[in-house]
Amino acid sequence: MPFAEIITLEQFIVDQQSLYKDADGSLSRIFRSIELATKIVNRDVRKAGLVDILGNHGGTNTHGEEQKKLDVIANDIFIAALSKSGEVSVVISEENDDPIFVEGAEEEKYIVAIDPLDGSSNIDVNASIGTIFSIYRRPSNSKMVTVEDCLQKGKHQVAAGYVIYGSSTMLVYTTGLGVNGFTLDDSIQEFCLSHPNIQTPTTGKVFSINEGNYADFPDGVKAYIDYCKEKDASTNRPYGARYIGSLIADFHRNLLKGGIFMYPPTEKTPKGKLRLMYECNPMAFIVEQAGGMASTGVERILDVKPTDLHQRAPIFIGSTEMVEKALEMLNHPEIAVTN
Ligand code: P6P
Repeated sequence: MPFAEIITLEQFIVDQQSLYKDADGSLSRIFRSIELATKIVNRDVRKAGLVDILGNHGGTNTHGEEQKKLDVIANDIFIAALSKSGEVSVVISEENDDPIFVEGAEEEKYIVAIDPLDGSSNIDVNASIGTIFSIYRRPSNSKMVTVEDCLQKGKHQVAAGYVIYGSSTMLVYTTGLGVNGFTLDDSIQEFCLSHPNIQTPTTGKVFSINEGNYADFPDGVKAYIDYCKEKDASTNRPYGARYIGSLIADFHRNLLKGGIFMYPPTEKTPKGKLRLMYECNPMAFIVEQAGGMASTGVERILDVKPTDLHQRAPIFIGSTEMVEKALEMLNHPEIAVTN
């Protein structure tokens, strides 16, 4: 790519900052800290097979899930970077039961929720994994940040993004002015704008769900899965089934190509498996900014009022027409038989 055409993440953030009348550079400083942490985690992910950071850390996270070593390393790196930014008052991490109040920064105006390394069960088998982040502004009426300040609806996010450590390392984010994707050029260690103004297709031919849980799904979900598998050339069915078991990888493919990702309630996970604050909300903000849709099956994800920092939510997310069809069947499973 000719030098003149390279737009780095840094440049893009500064250019976007000028679009906000009250911008003072603080959000940009948070993004720079995320970018630095991402490059360090990327370095460790890329060499994971070569040094002793594969396998389990021996601990468990707030959900009783085994922590892989890279989970813990990524968590430490992002918390340190966000704390050093000087703009973040508190970090909520999937890996920590309690919020991390940043010492000396309790009055700063930003709150960051993060899944430092999502899909970590795929680390040892070299499948794509990723980082997800969600940024809120503190409610102005509170002097010192509180847990209540963190429990904001997803529609109040000021920014959200993810990093996918896949065949290439990409950072995709939104601040409410559309969705843009940046690919890491290893040769210059810069994230370069590669996917400007991402718009997700209104429909698609891919459905993503763990069908191993089929027996546990609500009837409406079963009806929609059966609908996806029916032969009907006029509606491009059967759809393709694609499920990597790494939210970011499944979401990113569907965002670019069209499709629907679902993690419904099951017997084992009656509220779904994915966490609202640092998985569902950031992905919902991104998909809506890209023209897609995200629902719990009952309401818009971004309208859910959190009551717990680590609460889970069912999620149906992706191309609008596919999500709408799924919701129609969730409420009327009987119609699946006729079309
Ligand atoms: P299951 C990874 O552990 C994760 O949180 C998401 O990245 C992924 O979409 C989901 O869980 C996979 O869950 O139950 O299908 O293995």
